[in-house]
Amino acid sequence: MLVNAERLTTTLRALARFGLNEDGGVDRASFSSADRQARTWLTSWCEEQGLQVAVDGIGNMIVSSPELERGIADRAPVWSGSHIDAVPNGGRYDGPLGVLAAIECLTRLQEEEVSLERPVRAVVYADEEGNYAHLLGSSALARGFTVDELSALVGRDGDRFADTFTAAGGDLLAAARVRLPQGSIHASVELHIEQGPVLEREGLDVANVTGIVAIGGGTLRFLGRADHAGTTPMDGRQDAVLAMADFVTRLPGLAREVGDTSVVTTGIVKVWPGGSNVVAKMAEVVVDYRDPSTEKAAALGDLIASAAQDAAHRRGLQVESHVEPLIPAAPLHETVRQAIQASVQAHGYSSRDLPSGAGHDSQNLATLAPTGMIFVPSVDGRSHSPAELTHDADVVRGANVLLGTLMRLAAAPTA
Ligand code: HGY
Ligand code: MN
Ligand code: MN
Repeated sequence: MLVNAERLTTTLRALARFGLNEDGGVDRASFSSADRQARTWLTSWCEEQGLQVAVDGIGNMIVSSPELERGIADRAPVWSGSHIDAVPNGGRYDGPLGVLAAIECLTRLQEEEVSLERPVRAVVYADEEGNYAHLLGSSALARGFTVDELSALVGRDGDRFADTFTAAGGDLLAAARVRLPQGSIHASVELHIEQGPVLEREGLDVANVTGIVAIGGGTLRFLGRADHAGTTPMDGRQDAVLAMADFVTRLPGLAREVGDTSVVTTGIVKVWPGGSNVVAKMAEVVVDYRDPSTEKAAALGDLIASAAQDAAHRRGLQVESHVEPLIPAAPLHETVRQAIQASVQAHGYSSRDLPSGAGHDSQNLATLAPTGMIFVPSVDGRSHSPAELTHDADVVRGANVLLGTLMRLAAAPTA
């Protein structure tokens, strides 16, 4: 059985419209108006296919087929999903591919009246890109957040999660109650673009992902003293920007100190009050760090924290750190990887094993159920940019592998 290529590629283009900017990039931060409009469109699209959409307390959308679930609705389901929120000026495939392919697979299973042993559900995880916290929606399912933790979250634009979320109709109490007990999900599989150069360089159709990196992050706020730029001698200044700059320039060395697989990024910097003739009182930097090994990522996190303290104290400044709990690395599960491989072979596609340097909701799902991921090639390895592109033929091959995998994980043996 194959997906409907025309329908899948058409919905990918339709979803890309929400938040499309003049640069050809996508601005669709979670719970923004573009995200809300995209969710409304996606909900009606699903309902037109005869599917049902439920939204949990933190905004994860769970799409099911009442027709397919007759008599099996209470069994642990197979989930397949990804996200539709995007990084600022992001691409059109990172997330939407996995969401729309999962919905397309569900639609095809329904069209062919495939007899299932357990439900198959498509999922849209909220705030995967971590506007408020890395992998927010799936972290809430895997480890849960308290109301206090959710109330402390601040977005990259300085808005409080609590304000934006409630303005979008959310309820913090409900958001703090979405954690799933073990056994709720039978298995999970996510289709995603590779966001790197390997598949394209090797001319391969898909990757069977072996594992996902550990991700840590947080905000370091350096607190100095505002002074006049002209009348304050260089000695004795408490310039928050200099302390932050000293800290940031140390980070590549810390990553190398831990190992050649560690990475650290500082993509967001804020300075206050922000006058060219004012010595900055506050300088804030958001740090994102990763390693395929949870232990190495934890070690890097410790080095980053002490470097921030040193960079501040040597200038007589204070530094506040607001760090997220480390999201552990996730080895992906052999059962699901075998189902993916069997589907690849059945379609006669070429493939290889590949680890993921990007974070994904699947690393949270991996703590709840056997989980696997399928990658398709990214042109020039580009992602998190308007240059992000995956050819339609690769989109369709990935979705066909996903469909075969879901059949193997959920269909009754006779199917
Ligand atoms: O940051 C990541 O790796 C993913 O795009 N959220
Ligand atoms: Mn991304
Ligand atoms: Mn993604």
